Amino acid sequence: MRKVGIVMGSSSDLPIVEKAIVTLQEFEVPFEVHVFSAHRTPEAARMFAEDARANGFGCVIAAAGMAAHLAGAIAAQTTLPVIGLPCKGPNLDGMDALLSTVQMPSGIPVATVAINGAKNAAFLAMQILAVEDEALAKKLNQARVDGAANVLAADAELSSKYNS
Ligand code: RP5
Repeated sequence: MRKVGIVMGSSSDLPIVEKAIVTLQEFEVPFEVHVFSAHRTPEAARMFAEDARANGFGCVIAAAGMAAHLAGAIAAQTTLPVIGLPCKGPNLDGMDALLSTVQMPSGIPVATVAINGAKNAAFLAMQILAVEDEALAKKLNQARVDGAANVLAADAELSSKYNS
């Protein structure tokens, strides 16, 4: 199976990114984690992106906050799917990162998830890999079945508590 690349603009993003890491671990999907900054280490980010396909990656999750250019900078150097994960920073409630990540020029897309949406970034990455991986597709389908069962159980519990 191809790997998911998880890159973040700073190690200070890790508390947010960790939910993506844990989700991929739960599904036993291989990944690599790196810190690359579009602004502080642009050359390292460029080299990673340029070689990502040859190095066995199937898609990349790129997390950054504030002037969040990492996902776009990675997308500029690879045709692998890039998932942008805007991280909430100290100001502007993460809207700065969301808009910096999502507003890409045509031809260089970044599939942007919600502010701090690390779990969905992992699910989207797995859905991309599952296009060519039937076993992973089955696991993802089972997770949806389990999720539905949880909602039905919650409904039954609240119904018995509040509804006459
Ligand atoms: C962004 O600036 C990083 O992704 C991080 O969210 C934010 C702050 O980085 P540090 O100053 O904590 O390294 O590039």
